[in-house]
Amino acid sequence: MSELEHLAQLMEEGNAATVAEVTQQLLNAGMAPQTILNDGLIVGMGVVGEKMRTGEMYLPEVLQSATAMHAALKLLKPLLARDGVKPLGKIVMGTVKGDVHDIGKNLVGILLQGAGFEIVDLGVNVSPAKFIETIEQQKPALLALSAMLTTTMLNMKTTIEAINNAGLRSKVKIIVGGAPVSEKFAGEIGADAYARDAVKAVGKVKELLAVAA
Ligand code: B1M
Repeated sequence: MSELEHLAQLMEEGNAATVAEVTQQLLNAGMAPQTILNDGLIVGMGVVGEKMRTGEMYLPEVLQSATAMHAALKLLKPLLARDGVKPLGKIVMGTVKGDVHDIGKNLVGILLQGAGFEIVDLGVNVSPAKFIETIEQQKPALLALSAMLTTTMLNMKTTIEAINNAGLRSKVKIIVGGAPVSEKFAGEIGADAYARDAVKAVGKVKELLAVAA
């Protein structure tokens, strides 16, 4: 079994301390953070998702895997994100109302920060009113909405409608993403862009804000 297969298996077992320890060992051995993320941690989380779907894993175990992912991301974050550079633009982000999934959103935030954007992360279960209040206060160039449930993706629509009704839609670009979201859905709800993953999100945001790639 390769080191990355081992890390993916540890993600399934959900022992945060061990996942963090092995992540650190791989970093010390010179492995690229993107490789550890994509070929170890995310692969492991994919298996967890499949086992959750088939009923082989239950919520408390999935939560342990999520905690392990957070522990590893904490180690990777400083390597994926750069601090101290002049920001390219301000981005407000959050997981929409009713949804507590934050790992994907956090990754999008880390990579956007790494690309030079300033991130205001509102966390999870964010109501349309909270997004509106923050847009008014922070005046971001872009709003990034995440949803992981087929039920909560509908709250992206509600959020965009509320922003429209508040007269703020023309002031902010909007990108949406998350496992159940599609390009078609993004168009239907009036978002400016959709991205399938965090790397693509950075490209799309740069396009929307006309920042050189
Ligand atoms: Co949940 N969950 N979960 N869960 N969970 C899913 C999403 C599910 C697909 C699992 C399954 O059944 N196979 C399923 C959704 C089914 C559906 O709606 N179609 C599901 C369910 C049903 C639920 C509950 C309803 C279970 C229950 O209570 N019975 C419940 C809902 C809670 C709620 O939100 N109200 C629930 C709860 C949980 C936990 C709390 C236990 C935990 C979340 C912990 C946390 O996030 N802090 C959890 C987890 C961990 C998962 C899975 C296993 C993993 C999600 C994850 O972190 N993936 C997930 C199964 C799966 O996705 N395979 C599942 C890793 C992450 C890197 O990927 O989040 O997809 P992802 O992010 C990607 C892209 O989607 C994209 O880029 C990211 C990285 O490249 N992306 C964006 C995300 N946001 C973006 C925004 C963008 C652009 C791209 O622009 C703004």
